[in-house]
Amino acid sequence: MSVSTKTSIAGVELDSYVCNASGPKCTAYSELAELGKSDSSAIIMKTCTIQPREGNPKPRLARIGEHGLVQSMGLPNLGYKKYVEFSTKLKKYGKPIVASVAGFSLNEYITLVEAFQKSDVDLIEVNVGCPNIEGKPQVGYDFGQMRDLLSLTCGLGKKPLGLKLPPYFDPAHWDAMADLILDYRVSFVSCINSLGNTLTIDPWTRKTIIKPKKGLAGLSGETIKPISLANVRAFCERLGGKVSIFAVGGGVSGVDAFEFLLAGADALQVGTAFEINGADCFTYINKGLITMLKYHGFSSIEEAKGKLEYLQ
Ligand code: RRO
Repeated sequence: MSVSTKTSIAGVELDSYVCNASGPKCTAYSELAELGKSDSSAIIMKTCTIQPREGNPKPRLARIGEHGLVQSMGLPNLGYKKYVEFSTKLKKYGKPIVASVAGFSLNEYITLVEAFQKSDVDLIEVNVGCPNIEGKPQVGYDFGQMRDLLSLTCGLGKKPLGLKLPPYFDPAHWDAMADLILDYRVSFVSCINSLGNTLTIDPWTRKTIIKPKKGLAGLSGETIKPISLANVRAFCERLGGKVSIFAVGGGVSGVDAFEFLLAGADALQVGTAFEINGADCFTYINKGLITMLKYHGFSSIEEAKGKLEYLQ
């Protein structure tokens, strides 16, 4: 049986279910070109800001145990103008290019979205879930500010606009965010950003493992998969096929990809596994997904999407 994992996000076609997540190894042009040559089905660029940023002081990233990763990178990036340029140069790889943007004010979000609306990117991911900037609360947890942000950025051009959301832990928050997404016709959501402000301690030195923000950092990797799955499922139920869903958070294998597919995700972004294992992850996760689809008798992403069953 021939099985395809072709899929699409907001009408933009992806050759496979698996691509990179904004974050690891997608800041410099050389890294983005490597993604172009890899089996990642899209090139998602590092979240950018108006000005270039060095990011937070090191140490700012650590593997914890076998199942997690903490980081407080602090938005290191080359400034949005570079990524606008890169979008043109990256066209030659023939796969969708995704901008990721974060403003320090609503006006900055407008400038960033306007710039990428005029660029060669295919999708614009508006990051409202970066947890690692001292003194900057996550916009995605402030539903009033989210309404302002969406009212100001959703009508700025024809390219599909999406939201990279922080994790929510209460159905009332899923309801509130889903209402906003539908009100402003957001084209896609990426669920979830890392779990913000977690603390890791080295008991032998009695110090925090991460330097910035008194050791507080975003948690990602295998350990957060149940939270990502719950968020994907929650938005799948509430957005009912009207809004595309990128799963992101803890997907490291073909089995994980299949679980995200059952939960309703249109595609999977991979962050931690790419950071740790490199670009092979896109190949083996997609192959593993094909094995799972075959095992269950599905021949396409469409056939299996959202087919999670509940215990009676
Ligand atoms: O750069 C970061 O510290 C960072 C970002 Br922009 C983000 O969206 N999520 C995250 O965990 N780290």
